[in-house]
Amino acid sequence: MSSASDLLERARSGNTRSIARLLTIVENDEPDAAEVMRELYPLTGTARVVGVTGPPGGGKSTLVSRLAGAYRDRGDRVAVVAIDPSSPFTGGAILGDRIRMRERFLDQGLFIRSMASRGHSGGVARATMRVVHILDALGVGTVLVETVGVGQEEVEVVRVADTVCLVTVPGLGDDIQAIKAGVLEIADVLVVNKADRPGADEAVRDLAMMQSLGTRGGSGRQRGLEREGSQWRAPILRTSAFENTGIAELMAAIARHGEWARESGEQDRRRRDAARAEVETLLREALVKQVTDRIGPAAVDAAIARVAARELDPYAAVEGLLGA
Ligand SMILES: Nc1nc2c(ncn2[C@@H]2O[C@H](COP(=O)(O)OP(=O)(O)OP(=O)(O)O)[C@@H](O)[C@H]2O)c(=O)[nH]1
Ligand SMILES: [Mg+2]
Repeated sequence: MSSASDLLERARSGNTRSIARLLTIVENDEPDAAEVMRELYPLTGTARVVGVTGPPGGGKSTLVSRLAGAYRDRGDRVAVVAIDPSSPFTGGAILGDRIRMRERFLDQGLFIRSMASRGHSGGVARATMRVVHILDALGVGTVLVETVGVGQEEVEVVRVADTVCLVTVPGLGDDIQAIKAGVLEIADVLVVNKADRPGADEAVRDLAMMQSLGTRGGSGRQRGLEREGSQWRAPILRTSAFENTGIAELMAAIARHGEWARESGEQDRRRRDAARAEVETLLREALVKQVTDRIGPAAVDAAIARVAARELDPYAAVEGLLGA
C-alpha cells in the first residue's frame, strides 16, 4: 500500500493528523496530490461551501465561529477554512475552550484549517478549491471559507463558494465605497455585522443604495424581491456576532440562496466554471512541464532571455518552444 492510500484510510476513519496531512498535500500540490485526488474526487459534490468576505476587522471570524457552532448544533459536520488570517483562527471566545488546537475535529464535527494566501501552485483560489474537495469527500456538510475581501485574489477565492456573504459594519461611512465593486457584485448575501453598534440602519441604507446602482437583480430589485425569475437580489441582513443575534436569519438566507441556486441552474453554472478553472490551471502547468521536460529548462530560459533582450517576440518564442 502506498503511503498516500495508507494516509487516506486513516483520514477516512477520522484521524485528525492524517486529515491535516492530506490537506497539506493538496494545498501545496505535492507529488501525492494526484493520487489523493483520484481516490477522493468521486466522493465530492455534497458539501455546501459558504464564502465569508469583507473588510479587515469586520467580525468575519467571530461570525464564522457563530455560524460554525449553529450548523454544528444542527448536526452538520462543519469545516472552517481561514485564508491568511491576521491571527490564527481560534474560534475566539465563542468556541472558546472547545478549540485549543489550530486543527482538529471536535467530536468528529468541526475542523479548522488556516492557510497562507501566498506561494500556492495555481493560486490561492485553486489551493482553496483542492482543500475544499478533500473536506467534502471526507463528509463535511458545510465548509465556511473566510477571507479578507480587499483584492482580486480574494474575489477569486470566494468564487469557489456556492454562496458568498459580504460582511460590513456600521460606521464605515465613505469607506464603504472602498469595498471593491467586484466584491459587491459577487455577494449573494450582504451582512451588516456589529449591528449592536450605532449606525446599522445607515449601513443597510448605504448597501441598498450601492446595490441599486449595480447591474444585477433586474426588476426584482425595485420590488424588493430576493428572487425574480433567474435573478437573485442579495438580501441585506443585520447580525451581531458579539451578541449572537441574526445568526438564524443569516443561515436561513444562505439556505434560500442555495435553494435558488440549485433551482435556477446557478449552482451548476458556478461548479462548471470552477471545474473549468481547475482543469485549465492543471493543463497549463502540465503543458509547461511537458515542454520543459522535452527541451530542457535551459532552452526555455534562453528563449525568455531573448524575449527580454528584444531579439524575439513572446509569440514567436512560444511558437518556437512548442515546435522545438
Ligand atoms: N461590537 C461588536 N464587535 C464585534 C462583533 N463581531 C466581532 N466583533 C469584534 O470585532 C473584532 C474583530 O473581529 P474578528 O472576528 O477578528 O474580525 P475579522 O473580520 O475576522 O478580522 P480579520 O480576519 O483580521 O479581517 C473583535 O474584537 C471582535 O470581538 C459584533 O457583532 N459586535
Ligand atoms: Mg478573521
